[in-house]
Amino acid sequence: MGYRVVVAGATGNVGREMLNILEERGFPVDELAVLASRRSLGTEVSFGDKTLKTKDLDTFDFTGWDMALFAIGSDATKKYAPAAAKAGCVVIDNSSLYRYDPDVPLIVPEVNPEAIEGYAKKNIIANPNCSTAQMVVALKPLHDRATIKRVVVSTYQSVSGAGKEGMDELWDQTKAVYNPINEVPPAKFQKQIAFNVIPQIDVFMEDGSTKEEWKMVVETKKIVDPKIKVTATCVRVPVFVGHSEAVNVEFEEFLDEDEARDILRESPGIMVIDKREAGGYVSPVECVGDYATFISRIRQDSTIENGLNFWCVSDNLRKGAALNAVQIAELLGNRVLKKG
Ligand code: 11C
Repeated sequence: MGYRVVVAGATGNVGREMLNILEERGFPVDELAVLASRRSLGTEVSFGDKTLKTKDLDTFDFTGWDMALFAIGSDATKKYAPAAAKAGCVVIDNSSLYRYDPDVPLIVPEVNPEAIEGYAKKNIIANPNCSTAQMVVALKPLHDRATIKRVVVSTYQSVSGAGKEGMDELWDQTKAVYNPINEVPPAKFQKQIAFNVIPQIDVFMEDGSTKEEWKMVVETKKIVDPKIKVTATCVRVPVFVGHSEAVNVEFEEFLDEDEARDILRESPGIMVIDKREAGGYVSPVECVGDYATFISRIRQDSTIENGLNFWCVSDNLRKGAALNAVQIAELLGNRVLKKG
């Protein structure tokens, strides 16, 4: 026996990846409903060799459905998640709406699977921001060994983090550079993204950081350890898929780079590619379609007492969103609902 599963936002970048990953991982689905807003109603999506027609999120009755993977953004989540949860369907939400709610677990299954026990307070589980998810997969095993005091992270985030419109803007602006008659002014992004980098993701906070940077701080504390200090600079780069991060970590205890490499090699969800030669590391185009968080460039930071640097790359639509949501669904199934 399997589960009755809903995917809400099934026509978007993340929703489509959720369907791909449910199928790829053989998630025990008895029945699947794919939902979309009225605007995309009737759009067909693929699930394995089947083609499914989207139904209206606005009129859907969640009663009798086991779990719903939401990829519809905060505003729509606010409108639809409470009713779904009240109807007994556990919502696994990819938006930021519930992430900071103390009654909602925020889960990266490789890091804090035990947090699943708290799901029943609201029948809602939150999926973290993409840039946080890949970083905490790498931080957790290092923290367990040498206790992290502080993290300094700079991100290089792909345009797919801003949805299909972000990808279209990069594509159209890139073409326009060679054909200036068709100039494409910035719309989704604050400045030209083609052949450029933009040190702003999301809105500015009062202290001069951006909301994306704030999310990395707050989410890392909630998922790994509230004592860890994090400072982040988040940058949009002209890459379609795959977020990269340069991470600097300061530990309580000394951690040798070789031991760190061994620890990361043995840790779930991580693939270490670290050859210390030209091209012996992973770049974002190489991680697309993969499940792993790739770690390269592991090296001591000798400018502080117990410091380590590494480079971290992952598919933001997968580990950063859809894969993590499906892993949460698996955790919910295996530890709580126990039907599969
Ligand atoms: C980006 N990280 O790359 C964002 C997208 O809180 O789920 C995901 C935003 C979020 O633009």
